[in-house]
Amino acid sequence: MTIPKALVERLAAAKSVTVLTGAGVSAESGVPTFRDAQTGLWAKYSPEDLATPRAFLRNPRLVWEWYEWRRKLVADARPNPAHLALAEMESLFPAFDLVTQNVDGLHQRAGSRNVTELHGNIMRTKCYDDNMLVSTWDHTGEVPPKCPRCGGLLRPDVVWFEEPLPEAALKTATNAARQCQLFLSVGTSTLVYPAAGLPEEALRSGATVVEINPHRTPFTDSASFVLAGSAGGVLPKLVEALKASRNL
Ligand code: BV8
Repeated sequence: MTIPKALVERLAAAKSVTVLTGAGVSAESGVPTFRDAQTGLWAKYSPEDLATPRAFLRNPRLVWEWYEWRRKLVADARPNPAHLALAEMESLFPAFDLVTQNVDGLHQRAGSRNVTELHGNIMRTKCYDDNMLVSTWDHTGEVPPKCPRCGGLLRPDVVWFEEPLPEAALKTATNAARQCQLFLSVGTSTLVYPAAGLPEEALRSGATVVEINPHRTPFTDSASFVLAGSAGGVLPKLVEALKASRNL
């Protein structure tokens, strides 16, 4: 795939860039995308039946074990060229904001420093009752384990469906979408709100919006540029084209 000349020019001229990533960016690290995560053991459940407070209260053991399974996948995963290209991009612009829907922490492990996690992080655990983070607890064999402070059930520190996003993260992400000159929407099905509204927000604020995804999404027809390829294939090419345009 060649990067359109008009896009390279916008990239080279951009002073502020915001990137929104979804599960497609981690797919090449072997982390199933959110909807693919239903392969194998979980084929019979839909994400909305596992990633909601009601699902957890209905069957805490099942939901805890699903996250344990995903945590193991994430722990064994390594950042891929897409994560590394985004980490390099951070130093190539005066203002660069990376907003992720992913809960796997791979952007941070790739070296990205300014990461806004809209949906939390699967490697963090908190108490369902007092909402406080818990780093250690007694491994009594109970599933889910209990909060050492109040005895409540422990849960992953992620945002479930029908739960509000962290206010500060959503504010940062919305400002970053409104204030950037260039917005990249990478590896997301653009289905889950309010994150899915960010590309539109950027477009409305006058930004050039690029969608990078091997498949179409509900946003594809609105994008200024559509690069129909994988994140791991396209992002390194974007970085190379940018550096070449600046003779870096
Ligand atoms: C909220 C964390 C309001 C958990 C996730 C009733 C009540 C309240 C809200 C609602 C409601 N009904 C609907 C809603 C809104 C709801 C929503 O949008 N539902 C959808 C299904 C319609 N949203 C919410 O509930 C949000 N909260 O609105 O709260 C509120 C306010 C006040 C008080 C109370 C409530 C919360 C949403 C967050 C849910 N948590 N994740 C966990 O991970 O376990 S969502 C999860 O799916 C992801 O985090 C992500 O955000 C979302 C979409 O996933 P994607 O990242 O896009 O991945 P997906 O698999 O879908 O797609 C992968 C893409 O990658 C594809 O396009 C594919 O083509 C592409 N791809 C594949 N390979 C590659 C690739 N691209 C590039 N390269 C590749 N190699």
